[in-house]
Amino acid sequence: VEASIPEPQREAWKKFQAKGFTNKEEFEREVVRHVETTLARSMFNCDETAAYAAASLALRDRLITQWNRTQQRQTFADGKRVYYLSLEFLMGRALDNAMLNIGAKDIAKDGLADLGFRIEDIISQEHDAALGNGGLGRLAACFLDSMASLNIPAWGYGLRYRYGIFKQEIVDGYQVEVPDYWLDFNPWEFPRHDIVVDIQFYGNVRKYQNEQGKNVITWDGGEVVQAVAYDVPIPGYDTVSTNNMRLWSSKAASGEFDFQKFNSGDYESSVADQQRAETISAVLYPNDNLDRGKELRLKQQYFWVAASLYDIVRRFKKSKRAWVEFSDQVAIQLNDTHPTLAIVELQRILIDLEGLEWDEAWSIVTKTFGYTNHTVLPEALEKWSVPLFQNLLPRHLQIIYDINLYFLQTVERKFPKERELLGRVSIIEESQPKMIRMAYLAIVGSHKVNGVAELHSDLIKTTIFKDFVRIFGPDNFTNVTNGITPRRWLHQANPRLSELIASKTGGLDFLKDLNILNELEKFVDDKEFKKEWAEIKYANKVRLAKHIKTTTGVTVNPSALFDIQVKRIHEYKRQQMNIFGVIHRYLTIKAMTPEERKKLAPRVSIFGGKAAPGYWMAKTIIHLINQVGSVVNNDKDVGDLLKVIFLEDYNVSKAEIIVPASDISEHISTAGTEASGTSNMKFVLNGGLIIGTCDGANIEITREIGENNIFLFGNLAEDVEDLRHAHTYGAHNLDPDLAKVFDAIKANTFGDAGSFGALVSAIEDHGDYYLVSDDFHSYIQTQALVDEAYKDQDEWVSKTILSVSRMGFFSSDRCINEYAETIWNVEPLVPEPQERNG
Ligand code: GPV
Repeated sequence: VEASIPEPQREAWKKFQAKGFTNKEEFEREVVRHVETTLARSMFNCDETAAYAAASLALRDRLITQWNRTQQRQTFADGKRVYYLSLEFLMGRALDNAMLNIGAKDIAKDGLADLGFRIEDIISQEHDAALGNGGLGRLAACFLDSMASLNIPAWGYGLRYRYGIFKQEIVDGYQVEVPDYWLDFNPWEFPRHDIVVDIQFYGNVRKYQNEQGKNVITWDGGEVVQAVAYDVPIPGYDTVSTNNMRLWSSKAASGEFDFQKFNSGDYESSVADQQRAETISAVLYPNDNLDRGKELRLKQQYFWVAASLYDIVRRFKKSKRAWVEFSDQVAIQLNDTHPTLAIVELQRILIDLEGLEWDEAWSIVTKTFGYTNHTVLPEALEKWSVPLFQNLLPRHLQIIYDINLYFLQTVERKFPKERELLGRVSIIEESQPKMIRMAYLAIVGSHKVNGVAELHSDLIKTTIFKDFVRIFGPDNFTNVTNGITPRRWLHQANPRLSELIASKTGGLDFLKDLNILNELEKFVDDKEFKKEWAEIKYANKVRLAKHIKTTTGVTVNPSALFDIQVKRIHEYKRQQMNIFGVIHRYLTIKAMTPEERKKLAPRVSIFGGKAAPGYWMAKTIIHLINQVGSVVNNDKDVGDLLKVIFLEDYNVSKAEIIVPASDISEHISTAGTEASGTSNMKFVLNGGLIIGTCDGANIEITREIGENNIFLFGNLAEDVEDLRHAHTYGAHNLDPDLAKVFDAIKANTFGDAGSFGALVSAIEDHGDYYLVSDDFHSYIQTQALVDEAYKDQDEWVSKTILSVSRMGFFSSDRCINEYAETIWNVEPLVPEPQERNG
């Protein structure tokens, strides 16, 4: 239906166009109006929650205007758009970011003060939008910020989970999961009840000839669920461009809540139907770097992908272009293999619904998609059982078989003598049951495959995907090293440091061009500057110390070296090695004389991160950290020399407090296992040094900042395989320092040794897959170098300034520009000058 207002009446619309606020008084007026009318409260009944709500609503009015105009401008320009498909968007809080990006923070700050509130208190009322597990989801959030800031027409597509990642509580040293119901009040989303897509599951496929004698394939029967769109505006920094993130929510199709059943008394089954539909978008799967092959997860994937593609194709069809132009208008990026079904769904739409020939359709499909791989860990590579898949998506299975058939035929033509090659690269694994290898399907259906850091991109080309490099040629495989948004991870998280940098580099331009940080290099020996720099770090440590005090009750000394490891708990990330190192330090302190102790640098070892609820070993690591903490923190011999802290419920908003407060952070994965890591970038950008292995982006960070400014240790990726083969531990050839740590654990120093048996025997008896013993000596020695270096504060501060000045490369703006140029072939759409602000 054509719903636009006729020309003669448009004058009236323009006259009353929503404007939002442009100054402090107008902002206050809008806040009061929202308190009184939207929230139906008054100044006698306005707490910080209400003030947060009203301030957000006022802000959002401004945002919506920009957002509508951006969408109109993009539609009118009729150029190429990027669609970033991600099952996770770990957004964190929106208010502070919205104020910053639209340039209204000062107004809001003063306005809120006039109304009786401190802006920090209001910002902290907001519940994190935690629709992700860890790095992969946070990367998607940084990418949205950068795409909007760079004026790239782009939409994020995801799922509107009712429950995000669980909240973590620590009870008696154990992780307890609490559901994260976050949608009670969310001013940042706009339900689009008019944008509803029917999504089909199960059912049957029929093949017949129509009257023209053409083969027609239909897929019908089965279950239908509705996808309802919820839109979230994504403002760019210092631009009016405001992109869209569309999240789909599932609900029963009309008629699914069956009133006939209901009225005839069978309301239980009618309610059950409705609940089954709503279950699809109910909860985020809490696994990081792990695939569990659950049917509901596959349902989530298809539900989200089918709704998104329907939307994208509908938008394309409005332009009345020929299908061959599809990939000139549309670039779809697959964030890992989770959305790989989009490849199959687009092929299905083109051949079954639009009547294109297979080859023509397939050529459009492969030009449209790009696939980003985020791991080489075998347990994380997605596979779907053929019987399960067949039942849920029968037509899609046929198409996958056809894709595989054509693919294998070309392989056979190209490498006629290599019979085993076909089995190795087949999209279908001939196991019992047969499995669909999603990464292979993603490669075959995309024009570019990329890894997320140089080492990782090299590894995928030489290990898990090496056959495909031979088949498709090396040009299909590329690297785009990850990045982080400096808006959230420098300016918002560390306002004082940002202010200092601005005062020396001529304003906030570095937030748009992070290479400007280079200009700091000339201050590495500037006494006054270094003093301010060090004071800011200290203040950030005081802020974290307060958080530690209120959340754990433990007092820590802000002058001590803060050593931080915050990330998902995983054996490959080796938090166990960190805590074993802490135990080693504790034993060393205990064996020292009081004189020797005086020479030691005091240290606070800080951990944080969630364990997947079903990952027992990760939960054991959390338990050990807490047990070590309760012993060490109460030992009078130790005092301030060592404190061990586990921070509950690590998330984006807590990271904004934690990251600026590190002296050292740990990025100590077994070489070759961490694809990139992104918190390593955040910590260095905030003036912390890092201790790490030669893994992921650590390698490129070293190249940028210089090897004198990083503490690298441990075996190299190229040696890992041989080392694993050589493992025959047991008491005799275990690293001797690690052996002492195990002895202490076994002597019940940290409570019942039985609780930690599995952690110890994974190393002693089960092959030490993650090379903890091999790297332990090097780790301990390097930690000693950290202690030494920290004693020379002057030199330390210079190292941190130099490092920050060289971090420009790790902006997600650089990263998005690389995607835009080398994978998406998309141009920015810069707003006209008169459109900017106001
Ligand atoms: I696969 N990553 C993640 O957070 N969850 C996952 O399920 C998978 C990958 C991470 C990698 O582990 C990090 O090394 C990487 O920095 C991040 O994805 C973003 O690329």
